[in-house]
Amino acid sequence: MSYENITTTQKERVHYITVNRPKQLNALNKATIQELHEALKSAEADENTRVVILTGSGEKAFVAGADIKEFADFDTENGKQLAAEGQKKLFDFIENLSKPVIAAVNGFALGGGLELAMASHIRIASDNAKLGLPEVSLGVIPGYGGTQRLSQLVGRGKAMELITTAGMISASDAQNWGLVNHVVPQEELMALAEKIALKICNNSGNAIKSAIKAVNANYQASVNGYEVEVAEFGNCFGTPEFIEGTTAFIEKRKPKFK
Ligand code: CO8
Repeated sequence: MSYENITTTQKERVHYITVNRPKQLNALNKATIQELHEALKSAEADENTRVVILTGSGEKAFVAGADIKEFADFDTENGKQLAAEGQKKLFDFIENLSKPVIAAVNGFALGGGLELAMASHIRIASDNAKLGLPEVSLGVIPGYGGTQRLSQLVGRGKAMELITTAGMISASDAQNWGLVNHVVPQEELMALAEKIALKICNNSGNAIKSAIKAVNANYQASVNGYEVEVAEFGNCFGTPEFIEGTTAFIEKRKPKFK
């Protein structure tokens, strides 16, 4: 499929998605959200894909937020619809994808950009990255899950400070806060993302899918995460990947998962 606002490539079992609107610092307009949705849906369906790496084009920005010019004249109903649709098509969609998504944060991750990184399963950043939720400086609040996911990742106190000050933090502060897992020089960012992706590829895709579901269950109010864990644990037994994984251990060899 051809896209206007993103690029995609496949290298072995890793699928790369790059937001490609460098003139707008990769800001997310509706069309980009739709294309990201399509690309992620294809990656989910593609048997060859085991992990997705998501990044932004250029050296300045991962994603500098939702496209402010697109929503500047929206009213309440338009605003609600934009947020609800975006959450469903992209942010919740990523969080619930059965394959891990690694956000390689290569510069500004602001507003919807930080929300995109936070919806991803793993976040790493280049040392020039700046992260923040500046929405209150525009007269709105984070609308793509930021008020919820930032609190989950860094705790309520730090989330309140970052959101109410509309400030930006450095990559190293983000690492200290637990918002990103690793920080490296920009030229090493993709190599690190690939290293993590390849480690993931060595493991059972079926078990990873169950693990994502169980971890996410902790953050769903109406769901008992321990019950989901028990159910998903049980579902792994007897699967071809379970048989391969346990047999390989007993035979003292590395497992070969399809
Ligand atoms: N939307 C649209 N265009 C943008 C955005 C954006 N978020 N960010 C940057 N751009 C554009 C600029 O307008 C500029 O375009 P032009 O050259 O045509 O004027 C170009 O990108 C380059 O930007 P700057 O000249 O501003 O570059 P600087 O290096 O001076 O500054 C910054 C870089 C600090 C990143 C600055 O661009 C900035 O502050 N950007 C906005 C950041 C922001 O506020 N993000 C949050 C947006 S709101 C949001 O994400 C809400 C999410 C929830 C929405 C829910 C649905 C409503």
